[in-house]
Amino acid sequence: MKKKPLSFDKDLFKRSVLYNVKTLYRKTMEEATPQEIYQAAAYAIKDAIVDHWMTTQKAAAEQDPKIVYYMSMEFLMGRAFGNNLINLQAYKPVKEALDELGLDVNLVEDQEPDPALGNGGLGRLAACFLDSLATLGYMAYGCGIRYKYGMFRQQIKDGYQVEVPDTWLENGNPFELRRSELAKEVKFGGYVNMFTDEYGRTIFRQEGYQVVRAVPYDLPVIGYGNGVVDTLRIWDAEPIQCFQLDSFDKGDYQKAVEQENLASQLCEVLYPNDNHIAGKELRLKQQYFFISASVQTAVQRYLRNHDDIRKLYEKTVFQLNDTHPTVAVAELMRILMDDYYLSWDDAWDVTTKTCCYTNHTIMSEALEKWPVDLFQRLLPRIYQIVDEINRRFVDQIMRTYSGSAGIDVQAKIRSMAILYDNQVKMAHLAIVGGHSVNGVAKLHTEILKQRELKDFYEMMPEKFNNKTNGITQRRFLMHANPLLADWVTEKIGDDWITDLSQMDKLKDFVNDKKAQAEFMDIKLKNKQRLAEYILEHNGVKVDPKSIFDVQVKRLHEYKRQLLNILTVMYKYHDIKSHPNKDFYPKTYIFGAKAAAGYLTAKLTIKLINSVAEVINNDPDIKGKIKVVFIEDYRVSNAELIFAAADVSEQISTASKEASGTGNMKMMLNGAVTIGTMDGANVEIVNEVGEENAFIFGLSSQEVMEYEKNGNYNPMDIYNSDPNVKKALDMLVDGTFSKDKELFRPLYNCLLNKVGGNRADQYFILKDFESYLEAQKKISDAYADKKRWAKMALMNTACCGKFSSDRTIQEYVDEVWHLDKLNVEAK
Ligand code: B1N
Repeated sequence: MKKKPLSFDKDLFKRSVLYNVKTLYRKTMEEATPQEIYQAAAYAIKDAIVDHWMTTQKAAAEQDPKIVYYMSMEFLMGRAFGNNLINLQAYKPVKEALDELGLDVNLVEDQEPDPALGNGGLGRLAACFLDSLATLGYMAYGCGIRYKYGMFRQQIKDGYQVEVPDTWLENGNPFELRRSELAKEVKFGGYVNMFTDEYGRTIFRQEGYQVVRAVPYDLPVIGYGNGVVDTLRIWDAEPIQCFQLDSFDKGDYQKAVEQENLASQLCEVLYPNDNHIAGKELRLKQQYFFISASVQTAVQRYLRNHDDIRKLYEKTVFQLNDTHPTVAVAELMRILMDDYYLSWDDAWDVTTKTCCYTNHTIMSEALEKWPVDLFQRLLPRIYQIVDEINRRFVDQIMRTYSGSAGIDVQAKIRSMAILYDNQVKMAHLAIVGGHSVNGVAKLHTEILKQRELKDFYEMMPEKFNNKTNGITQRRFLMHANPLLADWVTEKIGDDWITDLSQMDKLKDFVNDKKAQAEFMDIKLKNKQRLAEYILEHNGVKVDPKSIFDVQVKRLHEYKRQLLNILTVMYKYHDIKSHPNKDFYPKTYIFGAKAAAGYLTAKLTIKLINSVAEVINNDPDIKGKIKVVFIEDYRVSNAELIFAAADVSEQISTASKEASGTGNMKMMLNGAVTIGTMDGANVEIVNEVGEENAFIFGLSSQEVMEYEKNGNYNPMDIYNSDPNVKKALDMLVDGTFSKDKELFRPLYNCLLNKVGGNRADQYFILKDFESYLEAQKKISDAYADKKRWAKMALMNTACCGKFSSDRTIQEYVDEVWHLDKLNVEAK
């Protein structure tokens, strides 16, 4: 039976907007600024949300479902306004209501800052997961940090990236609720005092510490059409009130000031590194801050209606989004033992049954390790607990392997201990302290099991499982591409909104000429929309009829934006030297932020912009190639870009990209992948068929062989392949920069060992020719309109597996075992 859509009172909404403009700003609609109108409309929508939010909380109180706490340093939510309307099934009535008030819904949406409390895929995945949890009707909390400044805004000046603070809270956030009544205290530093209390119990008490007040802000996460509203709870730090005078009197003025400083620094800014850990003290403070507050809250919530803390895990699960929240293992142990007097063994039983860990990368620079002295100084009690966890685990390794023939027990300890070489290894703590370890795509999980975490897998195979990532079709099709969303609904009904496997039914249309034409016409319209954006933001005119070839993602050497731009440079040369050669017009679209201190990445951005400048202004090219670098790539413009992509560039060095999720967003929108057999690309090709993707390059096996044997020599390729030589020489021959030395560092990285790295450590030269070949095949395929339409349509039709609804259902069935909430949708 078809579910009734949620009700939405359009007239009430209109009255509410007028009323809000008046009471918030003392203005009429005519006087209000666009930002004020956005705020007024957002508050009107929040009204509608709050009713559902209360109903959900009430249902949870009655039904007592198991709750998942998704703990993450990052939630890259993107704008809430439009997405909330979609999930409330109120987009169309609100659009009409705004129309009637003389307002354009898109312009109102554009007033919202794009909340960017995340770097890239890992943070966006957390956001997609919350959307799916609410839509599937599970009780969930996202637990994170309310950074005052999120991911920096990127400006391009003279081709260089310039970082500008992201002041997303400047005008307040109409959707959030400050919950000061739920504030918690979090303690740092000091020392641990051990004594025996009157009952003969050993008590560990942290003393001489600094304390900050953690204040939660709740954001609603709305399920699609089911009346469920989950919560993203992000914590802000505030100084403890009334402390100063008191401590001043005690001559502890210095400490009072330090405490205030700590509170004011803690949540200032998100570390802007993706797949890289800077190892800063403040980052560890951030981690413990939000974890301590979240774990305290989860335990208290459980005890509201249960009395046996030993069964916490029956109603509570913590999913640790990478190792960043891993102190949760030790913090839960601390609370269970120190506050609730559980024995070590009982506390350990509860903790391991409550915690689960997701690994998101095998990049060694992203493996989180903390110096013991820092860890101990900052978290003295937590360190004691980690030390004891480690002692017992090392014992277990010895018991397991001593006496086994041919096994080097010391080597096992070296590779698995939590404390080793004066470091705290967070991944090891997460694996030992939980009952589930998962990778984010099949290939990635296999690499973890066979290589990175091999010893752990051999010792505890039952913990390991795969959960291939997914994305929410509500944001990335319904909201991002309304034309295609409506078309799909017209063809197969709207069940795909909550069951993406329905897309399979589109296969009936892949050979249908009319459907093909409609599909490609929608793509063209989306390309026109993006072309307008590009004209407005870059001042470059691009041809919507050209192939839109898109690489948008964080800038990282392993993602190989450099490989892409080198082939563009090569083709530029090719066209210039063969002006009459047939070449299908192509627009290369890049978007990428580089971590602020990552010089090679920043220089690559400059290179892309320099190449764009030369090519776009060279009359000899006759517009056959255009290169565009989209400034400040973020969730809001990503939605425009995905909808307009013909070709999806997923060209990481095989084995390096754990999963990727942009690949799925573009597939959903009918882009064809050109990629390596890496991450989730492998599964994409498996779904869509090899004939509907363009695969090239070394396999992960081959890459790992070269890495092991150290027998890759890019100089041989440079010397023997004239195409490669030409492309590389153009880096240093002045074609793209008056200063011939400007791009020399990139050239050097490709040909020489630099700073301990192998020459061309990401195998760009090795994959160059097969990449060129794959591109040639793309141009040929695109020139055949029918063939391309079929391929593009097949990609949309085969994307069913890649919904985050599927991923979340797998977590629920295999790891979390949550109960569905029963909420009456009104
Ligand atoms: O997580 C995504 C994957 O789809 C990507 O392949 C993967 O690269 C990404 C430290 C990270 N892994 N590790 C990070 C982010 C911030 C940070 O401080 C590491 N991001 C990924 C979702 O699974």
